[in-house]
Amino acid sequence: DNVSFHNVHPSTGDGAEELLAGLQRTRKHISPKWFYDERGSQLFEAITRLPEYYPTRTEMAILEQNREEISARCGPNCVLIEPGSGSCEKVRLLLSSLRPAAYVPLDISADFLRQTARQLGREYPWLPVTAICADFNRDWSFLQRLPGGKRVVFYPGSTIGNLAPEEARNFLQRVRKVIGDDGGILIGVDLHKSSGRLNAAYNDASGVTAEFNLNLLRRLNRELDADFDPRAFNHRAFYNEEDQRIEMHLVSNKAQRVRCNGSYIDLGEGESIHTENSYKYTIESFASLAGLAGLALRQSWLDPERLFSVHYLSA
Ligand code: AVJ
Repeated sequence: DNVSFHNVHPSTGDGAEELLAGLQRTRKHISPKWFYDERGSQLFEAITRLPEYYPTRTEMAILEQNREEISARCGPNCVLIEPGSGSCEKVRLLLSSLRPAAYVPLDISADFLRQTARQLGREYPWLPVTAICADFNRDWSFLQRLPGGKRVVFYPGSTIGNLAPEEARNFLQRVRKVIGDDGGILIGVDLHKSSGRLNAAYNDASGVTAEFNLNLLRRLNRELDADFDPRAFNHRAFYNEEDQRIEMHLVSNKAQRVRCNGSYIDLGEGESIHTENSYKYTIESFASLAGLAGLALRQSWLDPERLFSVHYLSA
């Protein structure tokens, strides 16, 4: 078999303290990584197919149309590492032209990862797949045990947008260490654009994004013995022009007390739990952020409408 699976993901219990602390702050927040239980991952897949949600299809078109150039940048026989690999849908666009020596998908959702890695291994029998269930915002030490060769981190989907600029710089610094002097990173970054277009992408008419946001509460009910009533919260998403980020919130529609992990959380009517930031960049703002992490922009690919960007960076 060409597929192996490794679990270095801490159990949910480990993150419970941190989550509760976030809910007990004056400005309540939950890390967006909590979105991705099995149902959350499925809902995210549904988001990527929404007419309003342009990032996924735009990025896939960019990857598909430029796969020869992109593959030339990454070089053959690289070890391709994808943090947050999800459905592994995007990497499929590159594998035949890129011909990596190995593919290393990392994801926080163990069952989903197991399924997708196995499926990918069947479709590409020549490709060694080393799937690792991990919270890549924590510990990267397991990457030391990977096969040798030029390392390329594949980080599509504007996942970096979840990180505040300071955290994004730290992330890129860690990538810089993992790839060494000869490696690279192929990264998808959503671009700053009209608020109308952005607001629509996070407030879809069919309510899938709202469901994705509210699913977080269902997960806490199940995994942290909480008693959130999803009907007592409303989805709210808007573009914060000043900080160049989409913000997602769950807004309490009444004063309420909720049990969670053995503690109580009090919410006032209209009080919000901040569940996600999705930062948008210009080519220039992204290049300067990457520069702070010792990475230089080597080549960028954009769609004709300049909605989304894919970049190759190296030391
Ligand atoms: C997976 C973080 C890139 O920010 O667009 C989509 C997540 N949230 N709709 C994004 C998301 C609501 C997505 N990222």
